[in-house]
Amino acid sequence: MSFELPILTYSYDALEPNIDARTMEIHHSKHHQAYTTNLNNAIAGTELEGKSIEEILKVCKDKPAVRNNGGGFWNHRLFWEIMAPNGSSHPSGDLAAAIDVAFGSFDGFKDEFAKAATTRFGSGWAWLCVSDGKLEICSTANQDNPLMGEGCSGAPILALDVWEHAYYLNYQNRRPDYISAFYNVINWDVVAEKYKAAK
Ligand code: MN3
Repeated sequence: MSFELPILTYSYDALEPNIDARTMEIHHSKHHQAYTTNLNNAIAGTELEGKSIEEILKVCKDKPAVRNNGGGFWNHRLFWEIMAPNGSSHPSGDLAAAIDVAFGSFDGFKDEFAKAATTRFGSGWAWLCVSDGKLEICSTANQDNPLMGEGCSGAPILALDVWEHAYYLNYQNRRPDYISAFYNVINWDVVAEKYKAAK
C-alpha cells in the first residue's frame, strides 16, 4: 500500500487573502504530490514499504530520499490540516491555559513562534510541540521534523512551512508578513484536539 496525497477539506482559494489560491494549488498539487510520489518510490521494495509514516520518520536519518520526501509528506499533511478558511482566531480551554503557562500569553506565543519561523535560515518549518505534557516551540531545516528527533523531542501539533514556495508568489521576500497572515487561518480547534491527544 502506498502513501496518497491527502484531499484538502477546503478549496484552493479558501484561505485568500492570507494564502493565495495559486500558491495553494501549486503547493498541494505539485510540491506535496512530488514528496508523496518520491516517498513511495524511495521505499518501494525496501524494508520500509508497508510501515506507517511515523515509523518511517523514526529511522530515516541516514536515508536522504526517505528523509526529505517522508518529511515532506508528513509535514504538509499536518500543515493543511491545521488551517481553515475561518480559523478560530484564538485557542481556548486547556490549550489556551497551556499556552499561557508556556509563553505568558497568546501574544507571547505568537511572538516566539514568529521568531522561530523568521529566523529559520533558508528553507524549513516552525513547530509547536507537546513535550512531556508541556508546549515547546522549535524549528527545523528542509523537510526535517521533530518525529525524526530534529528540533525538539516533542510531538508536533502546529506547523508552519517557511520554504519560499509557500509564500513567494504573494509575499516575495516578506516572510514576516506571511507569518502574520498565517495566524488568521489557524484552525485552533484542530490544534486543541492534537494537544489533547499528545499531552
Ligand atoms: Mn512546502
